[in-house]
Amino acid sequence: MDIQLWHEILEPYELAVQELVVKFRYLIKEHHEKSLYSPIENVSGRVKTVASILEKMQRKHISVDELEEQVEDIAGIRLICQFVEDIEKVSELIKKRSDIEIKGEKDYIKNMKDSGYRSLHLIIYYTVETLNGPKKLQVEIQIRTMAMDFWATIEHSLQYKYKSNIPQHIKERLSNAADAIIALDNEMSTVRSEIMDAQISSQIQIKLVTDILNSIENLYKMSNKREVAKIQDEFYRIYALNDLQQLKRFHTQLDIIAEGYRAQAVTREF
Ligand code: 0O2
Repeated sequence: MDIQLWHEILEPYELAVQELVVKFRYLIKEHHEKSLYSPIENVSGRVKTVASILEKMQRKHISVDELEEQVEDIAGIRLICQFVEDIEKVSELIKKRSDIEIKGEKDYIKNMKDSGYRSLHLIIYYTVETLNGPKKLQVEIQIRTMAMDFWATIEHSLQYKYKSNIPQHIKERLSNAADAIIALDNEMSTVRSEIMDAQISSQIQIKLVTDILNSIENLYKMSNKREVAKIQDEFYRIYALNDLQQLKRFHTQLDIIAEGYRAQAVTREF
């Protein structure tokens, strides 16, 4: 098989990864814009390297003809969550989508691998449009917490060095670290609701500040500059109080003021 053929095989997978990354990032954005907690913290994707595909084909005795059916993770998406509870929520979100068909699921959280690896894998079908028409591809979506990701990333890098022969003393350390990761995830889960509340408040505050500053800017364009400067000073005073309720009230008052100016402008036009 020559280089050109590999390129042709892998190109639609590149497209699938790019599209899915955009779609999952949009999902995060939608949550933030609606001031909702996003169960997805971070998204990344990759197409498996040719070397890694060849290694898997050799290890699992997969022929070139069977490649696209048998190697389920040519395209891979990784979704990182803050808490273990988020993983199921993300899985539900994916299962509800009309652009994704679920082929299978591997739950390495309920059934941790001997190595200590934990993640939920969804194998999906996703269709990309190419010059030759639609192409239905398999994609592996890995869903895991930040803590699980930390462990998997370190362990994966050791696999490159040692292949499948990681020395026993390192294996034991990794196994201890995997236990510590479980304890860490459990510990974080106990303060999940407090952390979620804090994060939602922070998002609401970010959105409020953006809206208020936009309104002040618009007011500045259409009304008395000195008055708007006073409004801005008042905003800085309230902002410094670090009180979300006061900021919300200020936002409402500003809306009323802006509405008044808009009404005046319309009256003047008549
Ligand atoms: P890369 O570099 O991401 O392409 P397998 O025999 O595990 O390769 P299977 O059963 O098809 O084949 O897939 P599985 O078990 O669902 O695993 C596929 C991917 O999950 C792996 O891809 C890893 O990214 C991850 N994974 C699975 N087991 C482990 C593990 O023990 N440690 C770590 N760190 N990751 C794991 P590749 O091909 O290894 O790598």
